[in-house]
Amino acid sequence: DEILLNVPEIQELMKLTQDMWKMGWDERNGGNISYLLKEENIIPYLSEAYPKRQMVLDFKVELLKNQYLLVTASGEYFRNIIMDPLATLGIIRISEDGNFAEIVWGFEGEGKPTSELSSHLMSHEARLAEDPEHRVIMHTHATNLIAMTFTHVLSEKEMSSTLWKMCTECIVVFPEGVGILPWMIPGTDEIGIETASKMKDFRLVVWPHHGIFGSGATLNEAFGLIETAEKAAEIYMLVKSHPAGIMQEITDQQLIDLAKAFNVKPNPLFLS
Ligand code: 2HA
Ligand code: ZN
Repeated sequence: DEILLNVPEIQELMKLTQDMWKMGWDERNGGNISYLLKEENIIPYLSEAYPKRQMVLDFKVELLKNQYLLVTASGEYFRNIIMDPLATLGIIRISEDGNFAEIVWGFEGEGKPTSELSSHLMSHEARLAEDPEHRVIMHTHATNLIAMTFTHVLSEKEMSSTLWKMCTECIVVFPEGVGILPWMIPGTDEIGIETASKMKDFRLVVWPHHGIFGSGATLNEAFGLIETAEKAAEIYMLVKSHPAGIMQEITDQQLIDLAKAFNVKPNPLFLS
């Protein structure tokens, strides 16, 4: 088991979850990540003793059949992953028929994959349909994005436009804007279905008063996306709570000029 800890994807996830905890986004067991692995990178390290356990999925996955995913464990703390990766991380393989997840590494001591597995697996499928390079789904309790869901109108158009205007580079990083769900019970198939449905159009999906889901081809990319939106939300919360208020800002025309200069297509529904 230990030998797999040298796989670069696992090393990268151990370091990243520590960084995320230090950002203050992943208190207690908050946050979860899943990473579609390239089979050839891990197969040589998997022991014969696997699969250890099987879990029935109560939804069907098509695009993930026979795929391996590195997943954070349910109930475990991001803070502790670096100290105890074998109990706090694991690898699952989706069965040939797409009905089961088989635990093939990690999750020691009866551990199991994240409580948000539905949202993760369904979102992977939605993103893979859009982008064959897609590999990472990341959920975290990014502080200022959560704060903003209390003080800003919960409209995708208004929220995307506000975030774009808070930092010049936002529209270049997420030109499609952000998707927003209504408040929902976490850890359910229902929130998984709704999150995945938004993931067809957006790589960032806000869960009001809870956190955010981000996606990307690499851990770096998914993290960078969330980090950029969170920075914009932080600036929004700073300027909103400043007595001077907002005295000037990036205009819609400037957003259009910016997108043109950086050769990105901003969501036409979100620009006035
Ligand atoms: O992993 O963040 O949404 C705990 C959570 C659930
Ligand atoms: Zn959460």
